[in-house]
Amino acid sequence: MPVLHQMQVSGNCYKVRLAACQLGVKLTLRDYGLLEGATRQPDFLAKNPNGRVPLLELDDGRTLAESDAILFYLSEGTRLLPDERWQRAEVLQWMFFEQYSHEPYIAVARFWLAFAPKQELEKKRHLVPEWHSRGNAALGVMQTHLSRHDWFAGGRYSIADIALYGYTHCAADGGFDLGAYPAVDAWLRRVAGEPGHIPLEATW
Ligand SMILES: N[C@@H](CCC(=O)N[C@@H](CS)C(=O)NCC(=O)O)C(=O)O
Repeated sequence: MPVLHQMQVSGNCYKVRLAACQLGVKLTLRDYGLLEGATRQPDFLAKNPNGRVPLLELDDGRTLAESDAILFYLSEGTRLLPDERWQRAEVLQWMFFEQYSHEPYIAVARFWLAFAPKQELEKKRHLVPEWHSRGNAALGVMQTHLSRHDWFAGGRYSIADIALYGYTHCAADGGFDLGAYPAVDAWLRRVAGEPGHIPLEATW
């Protein structure tokens, strides 16, 4: 069975668990602590030189890093990834948006404000306003799109929604007020209502 190297509280790892659960893909979970630098040890670096989870390890030893690449791999040929050319490109558009304009601010604010040791946070405190400003800009882009569409790509629920759900649904942990984004809030409820949905805390 493929192994998902992961951290339970990570939104990036949650994306993969959520998609796997909804697709009925069985994975063995191998957990790493958030703060101990476990993914920076030689054993793990041999699997992913970038020292980060999630990492999918197949039975034949191949490894795949980057949450959205793993989502793409798991969902090929399933209802979570359209097969039409334009719609697939829309999926990628939103996943690249998530990685460049959303996750670096919303996930990072959540990590430092909700999980990092307080003395470490103090060294980063001056960055918080920029994380909030850029994260709110990303939420504004989502709000604009979701004011006119139910889903991000292809007119239906897909891995683009899963990629953006990962850190949007827990953005309050990083000091973001989702009440300012009613269309995003409504979309969060639609995503949570999809068949097979699991919360971030769920183990399996
Ligand atoms: N772009 C990557 C980001 C992965 C990432 O930042 N992983 C964090 C957990 S969310 C991690 O492994 N942190 C441990 C470390 O950097 O040492 C993805 O989407 O998978």
